[in-house]
Amino acid sequence: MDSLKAATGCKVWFYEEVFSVILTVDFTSSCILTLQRHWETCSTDLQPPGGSAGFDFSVMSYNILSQELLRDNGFLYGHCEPGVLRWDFRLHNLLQEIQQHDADVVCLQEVQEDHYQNQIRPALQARGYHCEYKKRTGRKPDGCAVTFKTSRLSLLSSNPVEFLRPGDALLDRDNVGLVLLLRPNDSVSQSDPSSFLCVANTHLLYNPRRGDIKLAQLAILLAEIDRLSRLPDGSTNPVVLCGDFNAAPWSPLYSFLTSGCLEYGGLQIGKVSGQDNSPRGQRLLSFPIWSPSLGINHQCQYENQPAAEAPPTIPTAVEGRISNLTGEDLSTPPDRMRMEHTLKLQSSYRHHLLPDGRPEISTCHSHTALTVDYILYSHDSTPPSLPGGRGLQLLGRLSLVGQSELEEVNGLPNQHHSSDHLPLLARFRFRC
Ligand code: KL2
Repeated sequence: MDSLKAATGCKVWFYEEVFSVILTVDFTSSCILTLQRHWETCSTDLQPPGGSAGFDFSVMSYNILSQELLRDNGFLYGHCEPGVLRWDFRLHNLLQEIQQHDADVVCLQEVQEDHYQNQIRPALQARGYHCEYKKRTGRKPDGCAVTFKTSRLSLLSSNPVEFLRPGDALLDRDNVGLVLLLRPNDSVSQSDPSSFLCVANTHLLYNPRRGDIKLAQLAILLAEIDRLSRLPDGSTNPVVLCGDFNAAPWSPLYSFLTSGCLEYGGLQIGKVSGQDNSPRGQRLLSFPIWSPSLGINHQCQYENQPAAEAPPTIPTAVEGRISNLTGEDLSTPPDRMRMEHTLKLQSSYRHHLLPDGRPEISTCHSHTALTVDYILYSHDSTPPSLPGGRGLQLLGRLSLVGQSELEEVNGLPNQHHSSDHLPLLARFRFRC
């Protein structure tokens, strides 16, 4: 992203004393263009099949860049005019962007607690949203919020998830998730108590070298989603899993999410997330990745819960062992070094642009430009003509852009886009 500064020939200066005037009066005078994003239709089956009900709803996922993290990692934002980094300026744009897209469900990451309490929650409540929040543990200032329009959905339960496990050497970080069960406010869902949506939001560990921690955090979140979305007959209600996963679309972590399986024998911990070219000498993932004392099996389900298919097994012989590049763990058969989940997730985005196949970018600052944000959903594999499907149908999404389009607007954040991430938006049909 070195070309960011050179990419825009014009400069906009924000003097402290006139800033409030610029803020309120002069949004449009900038020479920085807005990004062109359009709504892409993903399904032509727009009519619910004969007589069966469908609940259409939209979801936004947006990492809004907490002001404290912006300040602490100032080296990432050297390409920005100082005025666009001010919180009051960014807040105005962020709220405007949320309002403009008008999603039924909004999942936010990096929401600073004081900003949530004093500004973001009141603003969203005034626009008809119910707001739930989970702050990161420890002294971290930010957390995840899930908000939804009360005119469209009702809260059944809100379930905060902490990944920190005191005494566990692997799960020693402050990242969190938040899982809501929501009932559509339509007559069919109201009359069927087993019909609800599970909406989860998370921001996984950033550290590109610690894929082992990221996978263990994900296992906890998936176990919680599985527990909350599962019905007494063993089937699951639809899941929308949003978040900043700090992992690229070509990474093993992404592949695990969307395929339901990761064979991790021989995989270096620094290669799990595909965030960068990690240094040499990385440890390999050891078996098992997380301690059995967590109570979560290799299918990412709680041990005391009936498994969907084959009975789960977590062999105990080689707990906690660490292998390295020169010493493969010979005591663990490679076919046991596997983690799975049964949620049948797929991504709302393709992760490359048509027609040229360039990567879509969801986050961009002076050190990086890649996709790490996703809206995943449990897809409905039942043909629309058949009854019984409980998955979601992707109706459309707001297009993303590539790196060159972001360079043309001086990267992120800029005068119009006030986070170092872009919001993702998807529209679904719930055949309930
Ligand atoms: O990539 V992020 O930004 O998903 O937008 O998630 C983390 C990073 C966030 C929370 O930890 O802070 C950012 N280099 C770059 N970004 C960093 C760093 C770093 N060293 N540390 C934290 N973040």
